Amino acid sequence: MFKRFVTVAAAAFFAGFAGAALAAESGHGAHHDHQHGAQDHQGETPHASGAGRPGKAADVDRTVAVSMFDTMRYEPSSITVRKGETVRFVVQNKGQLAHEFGLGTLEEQRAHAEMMKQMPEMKHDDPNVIVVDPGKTRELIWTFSKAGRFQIACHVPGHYEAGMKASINVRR
Ligand SMILES: [Cu+2]
Repeated sequence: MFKRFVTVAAAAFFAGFAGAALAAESGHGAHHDHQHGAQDHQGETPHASGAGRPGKAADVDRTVAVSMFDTMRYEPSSITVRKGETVRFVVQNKGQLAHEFGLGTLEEQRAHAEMMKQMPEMKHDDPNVIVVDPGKTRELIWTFSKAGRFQIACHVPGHYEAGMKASINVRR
């Protein structure tokens, strides 16, 4: 799955079809596919990021509060969870700018950042991403079904490059 994603993403960039291919491969298919609820799917689906899958409120093991700042920082900047854990992220935007809280693998986040350079107007409405307006708080529930190192990132143009990312370590 991971290898396939990288291969397809790389091929897509060379072919100039980055948006469409990534949408199909990395979970961004939700843009075109809203009628399919993430809850309908289990395990590896086109809707799930490599970081896991959307979680259900009934399965929440833990709540983690995250703040976002115009200094392009998340607080905390590093979060550790256990494999299989379902986390409710309560994300507060403490800045004056809109910010995103998006979960993904490092490769997905880097690919997303590249895609944003080509299509900066792109909007996100994926199960692994929330956009939080200034002063607002939103929640995202996620099940970390795989161990590994993942990343939270903001893909508002320029923010990822300015360092707006945080790490998630999923332990076995
Ligand atoms: Cu941001």
